[in-house]
Amino acid sequence: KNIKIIEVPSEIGAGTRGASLGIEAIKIAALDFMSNFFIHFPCEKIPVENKLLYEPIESPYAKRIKGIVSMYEKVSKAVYDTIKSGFFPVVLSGDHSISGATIAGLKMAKPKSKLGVIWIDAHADLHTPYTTPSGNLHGMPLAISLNEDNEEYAVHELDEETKKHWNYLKNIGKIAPKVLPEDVVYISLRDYEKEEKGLIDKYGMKVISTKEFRTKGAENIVRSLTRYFSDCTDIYVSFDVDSLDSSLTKGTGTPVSNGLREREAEDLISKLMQNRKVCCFEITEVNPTLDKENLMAEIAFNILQRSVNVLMMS
Ligand code: DIR
Ligand code: MN
Ligand code: MN
Ligand code: MN
Repeated sequence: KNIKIIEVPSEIGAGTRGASLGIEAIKIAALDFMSNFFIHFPCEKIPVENKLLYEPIESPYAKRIKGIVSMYEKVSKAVYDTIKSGFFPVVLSGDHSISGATIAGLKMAKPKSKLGVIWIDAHADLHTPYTTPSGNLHGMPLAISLNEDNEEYAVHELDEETKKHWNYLKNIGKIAPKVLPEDVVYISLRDYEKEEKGLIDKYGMKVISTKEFRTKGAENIVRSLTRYFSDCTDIYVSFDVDSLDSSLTKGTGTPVSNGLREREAEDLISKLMQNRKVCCFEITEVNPTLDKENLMAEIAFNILQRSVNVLMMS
């Protein structure tokens, strides 16, 4: 495969400052390992709206959603163009809100595809502006892709402006939903709110816990995922680094215990990359301002490098 790297140093969807520096930190990790990985691939850097961080919040239940809308337009177009020109997009993003735009781009490029999503994350990212405890869009990208409001659990009343932007995000590319709940698989999910659990239970979404992963092993898990996604035409793999255990993840905004070990994530993801249906890979939420010795970015780089090596051979 021909790889193209799409960099999206946006952090307006996160609650903690610094994730926009994650991509540069991963590049520094590469240099510290004396790797020239980053000069091998064409790379596109998307202009972002981080200047909004200096402005007052207009919509408390969907913070900086105006900036998210403009980011979604640019990122979805870049992913669309990348696929259309025959490249495999590897997305390096600041915060996880960006994944909704990546999914939009994939779906716009292949509107007839049945897209499977492997969400490696401590979190479910299934909140909506109606249910969010934080107002941060990085907790909402899967709800956007599923075209979900979760009205059943609604606790917030939205103003018209926020509603308009939220509906636009869900419908971007004029395809909604872009993914079906049965086509999402969570790995290492362990920190979610009842509103998210409500959706997971209502739709019977598949969750593979850290414990199940560890018991069965990467090989067996990947084999069962291949079977699970047999009716999907394409698979997107989204790797939120907070899926790793909190002993490794000082350098991310929301560390959670009982996560994956470095080697487990690396084995899992590099094996997933052998699946021909995998059409895009994203790494997100590295925040070097919280870290010590750039460890999070080094781990992210190791996983990136091994995964891309596998992709280049297939
Ligand atoms: C939390 C944090 N569930 C929220 N989400 C994160 O703000 O809605 N997702 N960190 O990966
Ligand atoms: Mn996430
Ligand atoms: Mn997370
Ligand atoms: Mn199915």
